[in-house]
Amino acid sequence: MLGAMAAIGTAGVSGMASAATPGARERNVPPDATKVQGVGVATDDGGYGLRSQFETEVRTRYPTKTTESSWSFTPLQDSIGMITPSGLHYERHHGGIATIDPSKHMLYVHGMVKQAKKFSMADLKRFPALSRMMFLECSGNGLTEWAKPTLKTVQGTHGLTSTSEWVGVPLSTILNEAGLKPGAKWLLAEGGDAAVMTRSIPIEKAMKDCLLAYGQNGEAIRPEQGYPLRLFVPGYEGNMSIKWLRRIEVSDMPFMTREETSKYTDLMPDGTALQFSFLMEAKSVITYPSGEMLLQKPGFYEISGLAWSGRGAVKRVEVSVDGGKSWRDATLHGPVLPICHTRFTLPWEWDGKEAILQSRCTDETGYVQPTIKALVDERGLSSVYHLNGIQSWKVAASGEVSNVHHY
Ligand SMILES: Nc1nc2c(c(=O)[nH]1)N[C@H]1C(S)=C(S)[C@@H](COP(=O)(O)O)O[C@H]1N2
Ligand SMILES: [Mo]
Repeated sequence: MLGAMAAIGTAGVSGMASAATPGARERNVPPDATKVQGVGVATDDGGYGLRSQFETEVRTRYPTKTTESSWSFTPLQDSIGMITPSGLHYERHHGGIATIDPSKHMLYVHGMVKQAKKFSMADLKRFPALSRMMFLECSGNGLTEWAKPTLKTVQGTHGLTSTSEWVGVPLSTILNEAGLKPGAKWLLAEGGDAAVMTRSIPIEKAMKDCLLAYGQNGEAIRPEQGYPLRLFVPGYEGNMSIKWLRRIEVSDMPFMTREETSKYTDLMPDGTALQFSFLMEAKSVITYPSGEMLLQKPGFYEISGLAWSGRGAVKRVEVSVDGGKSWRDATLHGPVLPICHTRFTLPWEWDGKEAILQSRCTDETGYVQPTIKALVDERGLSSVYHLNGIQSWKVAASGEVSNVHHY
């Protein structure tokens, strides 16, 4: 083996190609290592690393009226595996990104508690910590897609969800420290940003699995994600996971803040509105191939995508390449974790004819992801949040992939 390599090395790469018969075997020999071009010697190791200069995907910002209120979408079309790099985690800010010195930051816990308390970041880090990989999703994810296909890429249609490893103290630990008074049913979580974001959280959920998170993917939470402290409410609409968390007030009633009255409620066809629609229901999307991509030629492709559910683990993902006429079970790539993005794949032989690609998620509770039409039939077109319908990508005979509605 070594001898053969050395022989090829002395013959030289260009010499080889012309002298030998140009069979597949010769064409696939690696180039002479000593003659490979473009291998620079980087000596700037150490410090805080960056990804390769050849990797260029970034979050994109959706146009908004003010600079303080913004949406920035995760480039899901380029995602690999289940984790979102922290630098590509989607962002939703109502009052810009707060700058908070962790050495001065305090979390106040008061209201219907036996003893009002305040905790510094150092205090919080002394409590036993918990780590969980979980997705977060803005209930506005897909907002533009109710009536007709609007945004062209999966980054636009589904990019307001990301998965990180979150580390922090269970909220129940801190509530037990302060001691809940009898009759305590809700709490208010308040952010330290210019928007002073506030949401009411039911006490049962707070005691069940909410996290006071300070860690994300092996380091401190990024400023965009709420540095130094955020509330994480697993499986519920992203809005409730208050960033830059500074205050928790316990009460016997919900607080009826702006974010649960004027915003984040779902107007129904009969003029009433659903309030406290917390749960992010099962959803999935094919990330490859997806909108704006081009399949160069017919042949083998591995369809790949992400599925998730706020109710628990993904149980099954089915994929259709004929617009929902027939479905095949995709392979789920483990670990399949509750309330976490799950990667799925399915091998596909494209015959070069027009095809409609769809994916459908079933979670461990048996809930099946509906069609967009079923959601519109039930909720009308006035509700903007919680669109978890089946996404369709059309592959044209030319190989061009585009966003379509298809039932
Ligand atoms: N303090 C504060 N918390 C907040 C927000 C905010 O603007 N301010 N936005 C909320 C919304 S609408 C969502 S979807 C998530 C987004 O979290 P991310 O920016 O870390 O993705 O944070 C929520 N928590
Ligand atoms: Mo959101």
